[in-house]
Amino acid sequence: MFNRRLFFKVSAFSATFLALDKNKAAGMLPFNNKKIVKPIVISTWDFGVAANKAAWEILSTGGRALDAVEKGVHVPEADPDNHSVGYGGYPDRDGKVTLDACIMDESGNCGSVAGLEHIMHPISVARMVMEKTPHVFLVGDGALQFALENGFKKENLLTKSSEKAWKEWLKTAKYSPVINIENMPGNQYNHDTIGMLAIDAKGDISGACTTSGMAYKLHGRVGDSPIIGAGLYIDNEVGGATSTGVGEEVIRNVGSFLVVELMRQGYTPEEACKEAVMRIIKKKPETAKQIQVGFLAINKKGEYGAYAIQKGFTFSVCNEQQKDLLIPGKSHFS
Ligand code: SD4
Repeated sequence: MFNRRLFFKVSAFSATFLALDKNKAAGMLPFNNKKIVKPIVISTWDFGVAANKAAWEILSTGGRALDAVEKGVHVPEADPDNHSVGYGGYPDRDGKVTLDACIMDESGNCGSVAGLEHIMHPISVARMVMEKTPHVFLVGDGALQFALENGFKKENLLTKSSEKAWKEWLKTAKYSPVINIENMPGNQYNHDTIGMLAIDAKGDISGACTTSGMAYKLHGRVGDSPIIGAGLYIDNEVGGATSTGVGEEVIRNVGSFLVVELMRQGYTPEEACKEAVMRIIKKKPETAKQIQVGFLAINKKGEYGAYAIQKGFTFSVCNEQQKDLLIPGKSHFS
């Protein structure tokens, strides 16, 4: 039997829903792919400034965003004074430097490596996984074997200073990630994961993320950084996102994918990063007080933004106007 009250209730609900959906739909319209955007590269933390400059050499001469992000993150990967990325990275609790990295291009191609030892540039191995194999992700010994078979050199990545720090740590062997250790006074070179996002002159977006992960982690532990959707995600119609901080919380929330999907719905990059941070906080409010997670995002128009749980997260921006912009990210806790 026709129920008039129910009909009105349902109609009112549908009208509201449609209105919401319309707003959403407006945001979901793909950005204008034909518009040529000026090249731009952004990356996590202060050390992103130097990495961005290397990426800019490619972007400013009409190069591809994918080449730019690979070249850009080579800078911290090769820096022995950077204790959280590549060469000179702090080891795991067994004294092994194990690297995680991933890369993603404008066509949704992607490649990852995790737990990779002895190779200075894991990002380039990740790119080779993407371009030379039918796979996305290689780990541990298999990743090393693949790298060596493809011409990468086997090197000792444990520097004297990282070994010394590890031996000091062994005295107490207490595992507790320190909030914003990347930017602590006196630790200016103790930076963290680099996540880099670039748009080239054609308007195509690519991203890269590379790290030695949490210092003194369990051997075999993999964080968010090499996981597509967690540490990095690119959708060329919408934008890209990357993350830094305690990877376990990012993985739980598939953070970077979430940020990109929120931008697809019309959120600005900063709003999307904030919402992803709030999900982490909502799920584990007590844990969230003790840890840092930061997201960085860019949309197809070249607008960018970031948000972190804790104060202290910074990000670097490089474009035609300014090559070395360093911006403090907003945060939930001040
Ligand atoms: C990880 N997200 O392995 C990386 C490392 C990091 O602050 O960014 N630590 O979880």
